[in-house]
Amino acid sequence: MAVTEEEIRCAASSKESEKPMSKDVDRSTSDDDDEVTAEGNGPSTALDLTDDWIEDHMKDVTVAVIGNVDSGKSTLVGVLTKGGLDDGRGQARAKVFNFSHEAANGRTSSIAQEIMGFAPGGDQVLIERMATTTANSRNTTWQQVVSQSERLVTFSDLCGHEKYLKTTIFGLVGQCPDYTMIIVNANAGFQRMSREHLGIALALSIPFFIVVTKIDIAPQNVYEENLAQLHKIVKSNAVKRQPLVVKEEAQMQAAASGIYNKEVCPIFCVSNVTGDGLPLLRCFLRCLPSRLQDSGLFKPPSCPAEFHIDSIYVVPGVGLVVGGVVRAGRIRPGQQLLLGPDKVSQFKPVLIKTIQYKRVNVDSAESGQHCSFALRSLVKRETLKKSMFRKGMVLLSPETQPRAIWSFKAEARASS
Ligand SMILES: Nc1nc2c(ncn2[C@@H]2O[C@H](COP(=O)(O)OP(=O)(O)OP(=O)(O)O)[C@@H](O)[C@H]2O)c(=O)[nH]1
Ligand SMILES: [Mg+2]
Repeated sequence: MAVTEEEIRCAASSKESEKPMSKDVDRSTSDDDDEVTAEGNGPSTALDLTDDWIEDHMKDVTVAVIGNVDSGKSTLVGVLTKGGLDDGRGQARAKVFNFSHEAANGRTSSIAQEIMGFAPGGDQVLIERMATTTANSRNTTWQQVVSQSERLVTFSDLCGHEKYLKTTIFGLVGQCPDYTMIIVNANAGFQRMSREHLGIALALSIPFFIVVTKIDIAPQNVYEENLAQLHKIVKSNAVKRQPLVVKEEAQMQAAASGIYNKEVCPIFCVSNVTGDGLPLLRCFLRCLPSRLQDSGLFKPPSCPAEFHIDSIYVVPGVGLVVGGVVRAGRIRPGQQLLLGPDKVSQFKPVLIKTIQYKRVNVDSAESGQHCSFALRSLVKRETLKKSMFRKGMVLLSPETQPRAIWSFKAEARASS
């Protein structure tokens, strides 16, 4: 693909502002073998104007799963990604939860991520013993799925209970999903929290589709009433989409292109217990196009790096690790970035030691990818601690010369 004008503009402005790192930077590599380049900016800072978005990238879509409490979000994610069925009493969701307290009360209170992979022929990649939930076994299964797949769908299973709405909003805003999958219980219909979630998806301009679950236990008349209610909501002035109940593969193209153009809201009716409707939903997920370059959320890989941190871990034997989304540029191990703003509005230099994408070690991460970095402070005698982090911190390329500000003017429009 040809270099765009925007890429050239970005590259030109970042060259102008290139500055050496501050003096109190510790460039020693004594405590490990991390390589820092002579310019102190790591191997990837030299801008490559022929840079393009990695093609692999286009084959990975992220889907945020939202909807009312108990509508079957975690269950559907478990059933789709692990390949089995549910028993109607919480069996499948147990493979998705992050924490034991979630497993104990059955309620999602954190963001869980699961992947679904499709091999070149279109078959889903299913790994034996995929049901295991420890971090190590998850790492192994993710690595196997990634290595055997041509297309990936990454689900963020969000919380349905009002008490955790903040976490759900964070999942929708911070994780920049390509699509949202709204889960509706066929027995209970479209309830209050589903409305809230739909409102947020609309405000964020994230295309959405609906999956009606529990069709095995909903009486026919209730199911039909609730489906009619969904049609009404989807066609309403606030939503303005054409509902499309997908009943056969021939409708798949219309459903995938319609959701992408934000004209159609595909609706799937499934049972996680009997498996009805799941093959069509799988087929649709496989067809979903990436919105990476159209979402307006990401700058090209040739721009200066920008990484939004959403999680912090201390990993035994590795040290401090941050997770988040690369919103611009390309980042490689050995690169120096600025971390901040900290509690006193400062940015400090850090070194990227290693990078993981989908739990797999990689040589670079680029715009649009959700990944994690093992970090080391480049400030003399300073060790990074979890307590140094706060919400909203970012990693930026030094040439952006970041400056923290305390106030700004904004114009807000409230929609009813
Ligand atoms: N019969 C039947 N039961 C289902 C189906 N899908 C989910 N369930 C059951 O519904 C219950 C709730 O499912 P969850 O997956 O925990 O619902 P959730 O939307 O993730 O709930 P929160 O995380 O609390 O918001 C569980 O007991 C599931 O076994 C289905 O299609 N049919
Ligand atoms: Mg759940």
